[in-house]
Amino acid sequence: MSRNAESTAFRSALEVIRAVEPRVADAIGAELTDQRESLKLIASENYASPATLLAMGNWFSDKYAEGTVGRRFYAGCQNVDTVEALAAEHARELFGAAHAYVQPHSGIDANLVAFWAVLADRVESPALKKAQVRQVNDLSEADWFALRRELGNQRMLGMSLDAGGHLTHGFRPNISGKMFDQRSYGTDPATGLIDYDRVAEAAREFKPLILVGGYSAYPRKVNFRILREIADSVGATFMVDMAHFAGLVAGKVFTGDFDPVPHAHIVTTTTHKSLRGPRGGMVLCQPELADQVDRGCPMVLGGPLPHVMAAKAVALAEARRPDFADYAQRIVDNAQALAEGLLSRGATLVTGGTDNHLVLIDVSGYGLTGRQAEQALLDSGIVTNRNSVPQDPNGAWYTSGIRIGTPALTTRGLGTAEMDQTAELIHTVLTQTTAGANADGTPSKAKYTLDPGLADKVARQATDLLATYPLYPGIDLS
Ligand code: DSN
Repeated sequence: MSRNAESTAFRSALEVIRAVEPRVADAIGAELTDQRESLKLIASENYASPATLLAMGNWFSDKYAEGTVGRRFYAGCQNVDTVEALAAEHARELFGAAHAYVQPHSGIDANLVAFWAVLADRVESPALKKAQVRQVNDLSEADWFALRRELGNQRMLGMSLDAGGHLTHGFRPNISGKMFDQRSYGTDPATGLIDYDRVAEAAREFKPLILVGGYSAYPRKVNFRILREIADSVGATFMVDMAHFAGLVAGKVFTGDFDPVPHAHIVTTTTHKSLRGPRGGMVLCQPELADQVDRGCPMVLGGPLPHVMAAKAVALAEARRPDFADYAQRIVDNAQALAEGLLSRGATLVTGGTDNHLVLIDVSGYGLTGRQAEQALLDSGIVTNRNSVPQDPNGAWYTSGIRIGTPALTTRGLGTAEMDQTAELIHTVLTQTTAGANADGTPSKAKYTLDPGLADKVARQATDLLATYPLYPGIDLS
């Protein structure tokens, strides 16, 4: 692949866009500049390849294709069939899954597809059976009432948001916390680690229909074999949301007990985090759930996005190459180097370190809230996001944590030496930031003071650190 081809492709695309709405072309160009110049440490973000990005910008976007491969509600879907089948094949091969459904538009969509598939598979409901065999018109009002009653109060046990779980795992403000009778498991207050005995106890007491494993801010491996045993012991379906660490599973860093695919009945993921694909979701499942999963559209999804499925096929093909395993291992090496760099400078980390792609700093040790720390770091060219820590006294808005992750910088090529330098920059900013006060003198959870000269100096150091590792070196828009 010549670098010239990438530059030509993106330059030409911008020229075409500029002729219609120059401000959009400018914003796209500005986004590339911003991403090139900032130290991106958001654990859920990455940089998709030029091939993945280009696969999304075309006429596949214009096609409706509700249904599944070879069985569509629209005519003329032969090319969509090709890319959807390819994406599913790559996903099955990459993860060793029996079945893959690549239509979900996002992680929450993938989770809704999975929840529905489990409900439809597990809940004994004569009314639902009728509805499933397309006798919907034969259902009486009493049938519909029974169906809502039977499906609407099922139990889900997932990891709590402040322990690192995701909002779709039963958090009350999310639909998952409203459609299920929900309970959550946390982490051991002393270690920050999942206490599997406590999870087993909660499962025995609560008897969930679905036990959910997976996280968005837990910096450790999870033993999915043990969670499956717990699910089996109470007759629960075991679902894993691997959105954050799918790249580490694909790259065979997480194997055996730590690979969810052989242990879970159903696995969901996004495709754009450590997996480094386009924005989107995906469901992998065991054969008995495949039919229900394939009803995701029209059950909870609109028409699939064929341009995104094309990009999923490209990204999954990339993840099947041998160098992806090397990339996945470097993500973890970098996260551990970042954790060590922060610890050696006196930071407090939830669980004391990491064995995945993310590190959770408890910034209360610096006298700051997550909101203050996030903004001070942003002023200094370091892009992170605030996140709750377990039993967080500051709640989900202000928080006491900063979540940082290494998938993006690892894609850029930064290694463990640069992670130590990154730790130094983060530590410098956090030690030099002071919490502010409200007009009435009470402590503010948002205001802070940081010398702008110091912020600029750190931002320049961040840019210098990145200069050796250009982002999209093959793309020159000038
Ligand atoms: N928003 C994603 C994250 O940052 O973890 C998960 O949905």
